[in-house]
Amino acid sequence: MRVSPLGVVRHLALGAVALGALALGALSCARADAAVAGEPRTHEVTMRAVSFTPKELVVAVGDTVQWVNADIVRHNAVRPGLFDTGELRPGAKHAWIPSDTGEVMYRCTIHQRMRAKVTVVARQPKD
Ligand SMILES: [Cu+2]
Repeated sequence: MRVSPLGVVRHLALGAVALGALALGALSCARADAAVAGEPRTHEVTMRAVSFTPKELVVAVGDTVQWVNADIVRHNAVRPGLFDTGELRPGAKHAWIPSDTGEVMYRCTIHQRMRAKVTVVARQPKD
């Protein structure tokens, strides 16, 4: 069986993609294992122009994640089993305080393309 040069190139490209994914996986694991020191704080996620900003956020257990609808249409932020902001009218807010570490992908169920992630890391115990 002959392997065409194009096939080799495609194979190499797939290998590079797989390596990239591995590197990304290692990075995100390192972040999820990290710990944050200090007092709990509030992180704001803005809903505007049918997207979440920031799209990726790192918080510590016990911090507050607060979604604020700064758009002209209704949105929500939902991760089944963890939180559901309900439909937020323009100007409305909703807070969630994570109690476990992990990577939490969530979305707006009204707009399929509105997706974002919160990575919850441990809080360093006080000395
Ligand atoms: Cu939405």
